[in-house]
Amino acid sequence: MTDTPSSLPAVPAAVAGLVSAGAALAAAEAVGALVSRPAATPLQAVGAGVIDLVPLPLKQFAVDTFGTADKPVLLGGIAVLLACAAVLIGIASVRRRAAAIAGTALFTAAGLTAALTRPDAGPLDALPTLAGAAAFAAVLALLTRTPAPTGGDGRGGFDRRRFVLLAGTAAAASAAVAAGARLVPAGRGGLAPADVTLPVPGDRAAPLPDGIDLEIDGLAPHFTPAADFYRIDTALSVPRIDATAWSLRIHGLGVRDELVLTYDDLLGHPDLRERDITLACVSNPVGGGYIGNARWTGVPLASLLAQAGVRSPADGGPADQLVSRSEDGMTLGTPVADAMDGRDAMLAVGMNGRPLPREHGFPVRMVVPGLYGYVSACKWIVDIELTTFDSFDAYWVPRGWAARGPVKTQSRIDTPREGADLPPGPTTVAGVAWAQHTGIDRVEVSIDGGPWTEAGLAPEGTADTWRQWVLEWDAEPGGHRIAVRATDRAGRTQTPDQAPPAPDGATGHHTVTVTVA
Ligand SMILES: Nc1nc2c(c(=O)[nH]1)N[C@H]1C(S)=C(S)[C@@H](COP(=O)(O)O)O[C@H]1N2
Ligand SMILES: [Mo]
Repeated sequence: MTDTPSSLPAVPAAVAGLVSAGAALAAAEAVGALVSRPAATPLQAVGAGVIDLVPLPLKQFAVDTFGTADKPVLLGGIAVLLACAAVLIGIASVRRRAAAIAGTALFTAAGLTAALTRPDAGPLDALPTLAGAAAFAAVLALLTRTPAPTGGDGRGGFDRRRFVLLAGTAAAASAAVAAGARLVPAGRGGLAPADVTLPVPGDRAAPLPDGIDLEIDGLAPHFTPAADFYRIDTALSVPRIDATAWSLRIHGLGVRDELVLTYDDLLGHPDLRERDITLACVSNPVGGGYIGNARWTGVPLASLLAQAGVRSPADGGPADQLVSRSEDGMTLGTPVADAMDGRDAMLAVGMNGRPLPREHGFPVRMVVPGLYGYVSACKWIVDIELTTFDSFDAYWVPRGWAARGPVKTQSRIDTPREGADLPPGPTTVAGVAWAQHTGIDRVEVSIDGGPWTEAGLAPEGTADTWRQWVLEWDAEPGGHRIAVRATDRAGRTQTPDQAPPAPDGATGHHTVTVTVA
């Protein structure tokens, strides 16, 4: 029995395209898992490429619209595009073979380009896409050829039963392969967060003053549990690093003794310490949730830089920018002066007393009090290079964000919520305010544009952490607008002028409107 190109009708041809695309994705995922490069599967790699390429306004739109669900939405969008293309290629494969081959080649080339141009790409990263392309071509050929009828007109007839059976089997096999790929232990095995016991550092965090948590319903707790901590990064799949294989190199301009540090070097470091630091994202809109407070365990960056012989620009050092690089190729630029001015800048190995979760940078990340995350808080860090702001732009800078990103003093109303319906009478208004590395001096609330009334402040943890505030308000029936503003200990009071997050952090007063019955 020989196979000949068929007269497959359009609908089964389209189905054949879809099933073949499913087989391609499954094969790519399986090979990606087997070579421990899940980020190199075509879907992930193209998604990562899109993330790097989209212009700032579009990215801001995506974050504003989808929040931290922007990644699933992006992957879903690419999958829909891929499905449409697969349908077209399926139909073309029985009418215009050349077009089908060209289409397949185009998608293979796009997948290969995306996978091989990732900043952390290696030659193995071609394999998932190549496996996907091979699976696509093989399944499509299988489904679109029909057996030649014995003694017929030489054209293969469409055998519906056979097609349904083949397509069903191919789809089921793809699903099984994709499910199997999920079972392959991700990463290269090795030391994972669950395997690590953090040493208790000699230098503990400052004791918490009584009453630091006002324990008001709806108010963010002083410490943000890791599971509730916002996550912002460009990583479509969370890097899975084996901590025993991890190392960090400190090198570059003005480095006297290059340093290569292992995970054990950090865990056993004599300066290991705990510090409470509130981390904020520059993309946080006024009133937003891209901010969290944690107890970090880590080694002071200043100790390590001093060990490498780095001098701060204040002491005549030639480098003014510290560029950290992550395992997935992100770069962040931090002022050397800030890392060495005595603040608790650190390479953190722990978050809230546990090893860093993978989502938050396992095994090691940077944290610098007073700087937005995009200029300081490198997760999955593997390299620190001393350089200058003049000679290198970190990842976000050509994408429209400021090279320097000190945190702006801000405050937020957590309760009541925007749009709340309240009974009249005594009402608790409460929230948080932050001015990391400076400290909060005063928080004031204004109702309906009236005078600013000073709120009560919870005792301060440290100048590096946010501070809760509360005001009892006698709510009278009607609609009301509650606004808040903070003043830091440098005497800066939040401006009422509204500015968007880009390029260097949103400004304006957080305001909520409520209705009192
Ligand atoms: N490797 C890497 N590190 C990164 C980022 C990233 O995209 N990749 N994003 C930064 C940004 S913009 C912020 S605000 C913080 C967020 O840290 P979190 O996700 O632990 O809250 O991580 C920073 N570190
Ligand atoms: Mo950020």
